[in-house]
Amino acid sequence: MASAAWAGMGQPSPGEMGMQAAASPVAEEIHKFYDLVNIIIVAIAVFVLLLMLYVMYRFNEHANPTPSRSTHNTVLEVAWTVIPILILVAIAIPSFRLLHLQYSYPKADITLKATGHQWYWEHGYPELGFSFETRMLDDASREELIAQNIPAPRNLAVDNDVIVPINKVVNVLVTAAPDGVIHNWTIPSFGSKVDAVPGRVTTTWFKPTVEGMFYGQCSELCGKDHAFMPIGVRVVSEATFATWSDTMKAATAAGNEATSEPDKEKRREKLRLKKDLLEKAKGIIREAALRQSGAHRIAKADAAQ
Ligand SMILES: [Cu+2]
Repeated sequence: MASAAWAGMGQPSPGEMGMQAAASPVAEEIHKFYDLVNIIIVAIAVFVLLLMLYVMYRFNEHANPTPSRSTHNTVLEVAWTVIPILILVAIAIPSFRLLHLQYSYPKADITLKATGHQWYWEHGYPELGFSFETRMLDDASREELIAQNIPAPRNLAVDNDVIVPINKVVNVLVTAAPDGVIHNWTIPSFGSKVDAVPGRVTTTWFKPTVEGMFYGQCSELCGKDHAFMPIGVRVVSEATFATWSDTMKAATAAGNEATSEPDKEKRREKLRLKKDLLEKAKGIIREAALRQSGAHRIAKADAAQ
């Protein structure tokens, strides 16, 4: 499952049986553990089924007219107590190892802050000093993107993707608006899932190992628009992340300068600069999205014709 094809990565796919493909070390370990436990479950179920079939065949009234009267068998009783204990220990050891990995928090390269609101997410980069809101796209906006060869899945596509660089440790601080309710921030392909609780900060971490778009949905029943507050994380190259975050930082700086600018004309100029920089940042993401969807060449070829 850890080596599942690109198709099922970052979002659910039709007819999918297992979990969404793993794109982080924690998700890979989750899948290995899931596979191990599944093997144990299936083996036990098959063993019990065979045992029952054997008993029905071997000890029915015709095959065994005079039943045994014995009530105790020490060896058997010890065995059926000890063997399940050993099975549980065999599950517990990798389970605790996985739990430890999930809560190990390696040194973060990027800190992301996710705040759940009613009913959208706000994502910030505290160290870089900017943040933005993430809302679900409506059908019209989705169709616009699809026309540009950028995939925009229903109920998942968002207006502002969270951008993170590949192979870097991202520490996510998760909380919810103080006057709000409990949400849950998750990206299944990263093996990250944690409650967003008002007035409290919870954390999760991931280290994305694949470039592309990864979706999650609020996973704590939070109210009327619970189903419509998806999370979209786009994993890009380090260089793309640097250009994007520098542009976002410059836009934030222009915005801050505008608020403290007494001169009306200069303020307007700063705000225009901020708007242009935000557009530029959007363009960087769009470029990355096209490259990742493999549609870049097609779009270019269309333009050349
Ligand atoms: Cu929610």
